[in-house]
Amino acid sequence: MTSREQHDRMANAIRFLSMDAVEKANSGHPGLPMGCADIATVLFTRFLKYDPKAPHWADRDRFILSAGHGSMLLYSLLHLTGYEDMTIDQIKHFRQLGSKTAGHPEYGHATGIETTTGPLGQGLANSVGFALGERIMNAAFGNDLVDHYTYVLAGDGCLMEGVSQEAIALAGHLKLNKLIVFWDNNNISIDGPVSLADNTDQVARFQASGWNASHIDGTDSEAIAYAIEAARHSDKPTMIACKTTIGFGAPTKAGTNKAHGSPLGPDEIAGARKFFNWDSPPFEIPADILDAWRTAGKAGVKARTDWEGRLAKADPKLKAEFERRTSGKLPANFDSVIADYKKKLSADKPKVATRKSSEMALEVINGAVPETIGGSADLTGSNNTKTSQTKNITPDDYGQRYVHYGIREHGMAAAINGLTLHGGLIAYGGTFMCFSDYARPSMRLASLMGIRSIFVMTHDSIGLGEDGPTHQPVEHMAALRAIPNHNVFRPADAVETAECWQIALESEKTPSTLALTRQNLPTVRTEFTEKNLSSQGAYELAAASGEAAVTIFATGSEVEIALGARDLLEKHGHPTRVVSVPCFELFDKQSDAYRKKTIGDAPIKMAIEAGIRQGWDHLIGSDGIFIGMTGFGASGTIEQLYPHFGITAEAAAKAAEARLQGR
Ligand SMILES: Cc1ncc(C[n+]2csc(CCOP(=O)(O)OP(=O)(O)O)c2C)c(N)n1
Repeated sequence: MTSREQHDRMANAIRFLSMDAVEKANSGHPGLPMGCADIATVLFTRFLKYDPKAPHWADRDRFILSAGHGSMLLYSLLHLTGYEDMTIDQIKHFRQLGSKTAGHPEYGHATGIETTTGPLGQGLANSVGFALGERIMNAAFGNDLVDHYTYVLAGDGCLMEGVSQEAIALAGHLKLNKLIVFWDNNNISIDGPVSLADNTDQVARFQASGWNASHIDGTDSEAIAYAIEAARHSDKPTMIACKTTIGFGAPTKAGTNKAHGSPLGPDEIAGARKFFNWDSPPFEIPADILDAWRTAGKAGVKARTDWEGRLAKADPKLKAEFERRTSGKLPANFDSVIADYKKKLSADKPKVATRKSSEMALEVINGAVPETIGGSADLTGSNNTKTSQTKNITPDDYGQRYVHYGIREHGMAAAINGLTLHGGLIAYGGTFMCFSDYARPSMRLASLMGIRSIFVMTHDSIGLGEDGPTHQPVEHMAALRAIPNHNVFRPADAVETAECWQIALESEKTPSTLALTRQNLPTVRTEFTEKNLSSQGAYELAAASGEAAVTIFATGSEVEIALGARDLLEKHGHPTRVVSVPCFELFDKQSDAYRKKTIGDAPIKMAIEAGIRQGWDHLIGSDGIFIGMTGFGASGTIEQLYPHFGITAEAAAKAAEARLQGR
C-alpha cells in the first residue's frame, strides 16, 4: 500500500517531468498534467491492468487521454512505468521533429498510446468504441480471454464539444459499464474560466444519459480510489467529476488560464519546486521514486502471464481464431470467397444500385469474416448496411454484430475508430454521403492514425433525386479525396463494389469510404477477372475501336453515361475509350508506366462525375472537358436532374465532338 507521502512524490514526478519538458520545448501544456497527476497516479499504481513490457497485450485495460493537449501526462506515465520506447531522451525531445513525443499523443508513435487525441472530444468518443469492442470480444471469446476496462481522462473542452453528447448518450444507452471517465473539473479553458461559455451541470447531464456520475476531490488519492472501485462494480458507465486545479503548485499561475498552454517560466517552476519540496534537477527522478514507479509498472506481469496461460490452454480452435482476429488478418479463404462471388456477378449481371451491391457484397463478406461489426446512423434501410448475419447489439446481448448508432454521425465515426483500435474487429457504418461532413473529424483521424475504419456513404450524388440540394453531395468526393491516406471509392457496378469492399477489408493501415448510389446501375464488368481491377485505382473498361480520339474517365453512376457517350462517338467515327476510376488514391500509387498507359494520349480527355471538378485536372489536364456539377443540386426526379445539369451521354458526346471539330 502506497503511503500518502509516497503517492504525493510519485505524482510530483509526473508534474516535474511535464513542466520541465514543456519548459525545454518552449511549448506545450503543463497545466493539465500538474492538475491531474493524482488521478493518474492512483489509476496507474492501483487499478490499471497493463504491462509496459507487453504493451499490445490484448486484454490490457485501455487508458485514453482525451484531453490530448495534456500529452506530457501520458508521456510521463509511460516513461515512469517503464515503457521501453519512452526514454528520458524522448521526454527531453518533447514536441521535436522525429521524436515519439509529438505535441499531442499520436497512435503508432509510442507504445501505450491507444489513440490519437488532440481534437477535443475525439478520445472520449473513441472510448465508446473501445468499451463496446471489449464487450463484443468478451461475448465472442469469454471472460478468460477478454475482460478489461476502458479509462478516459477528459477535460472541459472534451465535454463542451458536441461529439461528447453523441458519445455519452450512446454509451449510456448501451450500458457500457466498464467505461470509466474522469472529468478534469478545473473550471479553466484557454479563454479563462469555463463559466465564460458554459454552465452545464455535467454530473446531471451524464446521469440523464444513463451514467453514474458524482463529484470528488481530484487531489484526494483515497477519494479517487474509492470512486474507481465503485465505478468498477457499476452496471452503468461512470463519470467521476474530479475537482482539480490547473497548474497545481505553480505559485501565481495555478488555477488560471496562464497555466493552460504555455511554459510556466523559470520563476513559476522554481516556486513549484519549493511548494512541492522537490529539489531534483529537470529530468532527474529521485531513485526511490523511479523505483516505486517501475515497481508499479511490473504489477501487471502476473495478470498478463496468467492470461497467457489461459490463452495457451484455451480450446485450440478458439485460440487460433482469437489470435487471427487480434492480429488483424482476414480468414485464409477470403480472397477466394470474393473471387467466386465476382464470377457469379459477372454471370448474373445484376442491375442494382451500388448501395444494394454493397449489401450483397456484405452478405458474402459478413458470412466469411465473423469480426465485421456493421451499423448506421439511423439510415439502415437506406445505407443497406445490415445483412442476415448482423443482428442488433443490445445491452442484453453484445454477442451480435450490428449497432444502431442513432442520428449521431460523428459519434458513429469516432466509435468505429475505437472499435477498430480495440483490435479483433472490423467496423463499418453508414450515413448519407452529404453527412460525411458530420463525421469528417473522425474520418480524418482514422486516416492520420492509419487504421482500417470503413465508412459507407450512400446517396452519393444528385442521383438521390427529390430530397434536393441539402442532401445532394456535390463537393464531398473532392473533400474526402483531399484527406491523405484515405481511400475514397466510387464503384461503377456490383463487381467494382465487391472489389472495393475487398480492398477496404485488406487495407489494414488505410481507412476507406465507399460512395454508393441510390439509383440502379447496370453491370459493366461483364467479363470475370480474377484480378481486382479496382485495386489499380483506374483501368481501361472499354477500348477504342482504333487509335483513340477521346478518352472518357468516369466514376460510379457516371460510368454508364461514359459508355453511352462512347457508343455515340464511335458511331460518329470517333474512336473512344472509357476508363473507370474507382479510386484516385490508389491510381496515384501505380507505376508511372501504368498511369501513363491508362491516361493515354488521346487528344481529347474528358471526365464525367456528378460532383465538382476539383481534383480531376490531374487526369484530364486543365484543358480537359469536365461534365459534372458547378454548384449545388436541386429537388426533382433523377430523370429531370441529370439532363438539367447536363450530365448525359448526349451532352458528353456533343462536348467532345465540338472540341474535335474545333481542332
Ligand atoms: C476540436 C478542438 N477545438 C479546439 C482546440 C484547441 N484547444 C486546445 S485545449 C483547449 C481548451 C481546453 O480546455 P480544457 O479541456 O478545460 O483543458 P485545460 O485548460 O483544463 O487544460 C482548446 C480550445 C482543440 N484542441 N480541439
